[in-house]
Amino acid sequence: MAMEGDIERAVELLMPARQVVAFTGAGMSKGCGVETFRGKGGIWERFNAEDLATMEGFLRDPELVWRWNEKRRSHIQTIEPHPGYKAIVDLEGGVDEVVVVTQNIDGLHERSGSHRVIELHGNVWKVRCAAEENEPWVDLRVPLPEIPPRCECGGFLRPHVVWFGEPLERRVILEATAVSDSCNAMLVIGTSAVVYPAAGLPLVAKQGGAAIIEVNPEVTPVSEYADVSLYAPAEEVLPELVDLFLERKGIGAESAE
Ligand code: BJW
Repeated sequence: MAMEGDIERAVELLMPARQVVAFTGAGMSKGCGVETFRGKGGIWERFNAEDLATMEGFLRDPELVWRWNEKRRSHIQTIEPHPGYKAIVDLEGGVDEVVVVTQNIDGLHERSGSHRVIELHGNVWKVRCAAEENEPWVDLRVPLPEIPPRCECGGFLRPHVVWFGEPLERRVILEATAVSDSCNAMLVIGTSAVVYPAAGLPLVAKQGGAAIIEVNPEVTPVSEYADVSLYAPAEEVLPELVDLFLERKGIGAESAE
């Protein structure tokens, strides 16, 4: 559990910040019932990453990959973002800009109302053709009419997510690196920080002079250089942190809406 003194320290670090990055991972959505990938009960305990998260796995068995993604889509559709999501939106009322840089593909930050969201690993609500180089588009149908879904060209559609061995979109990683470099504070929330290049962003922020505030019940590689680590679930500690920050700024959480 996060100690009161650590929350105080995190608020102190946030007070002078003008630009804040909230860098999030699967643990951010754990409190909504979305599974994490690693750790106890994580997706990779039951499924093989090579089968579900590589192009080779998709080409071997597109139906398996799509059945898993359909299950995720139908689950995510039914859940509501937890209060930690609203806290990140409320934070916008106390600083010049909050940029959410997320590894998550569930779209929950946008749904919560965050204004600037950079999705590093894509979005499960978007699809694109696996055979042609075309732009992704939104497809909210659950269930999809056929599994695996097909493109007009006859090829298979794939989820617009980044699998292992695939490059992140150049524009996306450049933008995420730029905001990490220029921010005054970065909240590193619910990520094991082992998947690169995303995991390098907190280090970019640190080297750029930003204060690093980690939110995670477990120790991660970021804990080593974070200015403060709040060892607690995001859904519990983020509302407390942001409420105290806005109070110190003389802004009620309500008026920040
Ligand atoms: C809570 C909580 C609560 C629990 N509150 N917290 C350098 C070194 C070594 C390897 C590499 C390297 N550079 C690149 C690589 C290879 C690879 C990689 O990083 N591998 C490592 C695993 C070793 N990277 C790639 O392949 C990337 N591509 C690439 O590098 O391309 C290069 C290239 C260039 C040019 C041409 C071609 C290629 C792509 C990475 C894509 C990652 N994709 C995935 C899944 C997609 C599948 C899908 O969803 O459909 O993205 S992997 C998976 O991990 C997912 C996540 O976004 C990502 C990160 O996981 P995250 O978010 O950190 O979650 P967890 O589960 O790991 O952690 C959860 C945390 O929450 C834990 O810490 C908990 O304690 C905590 N928590 N409850 C707060 N309530």
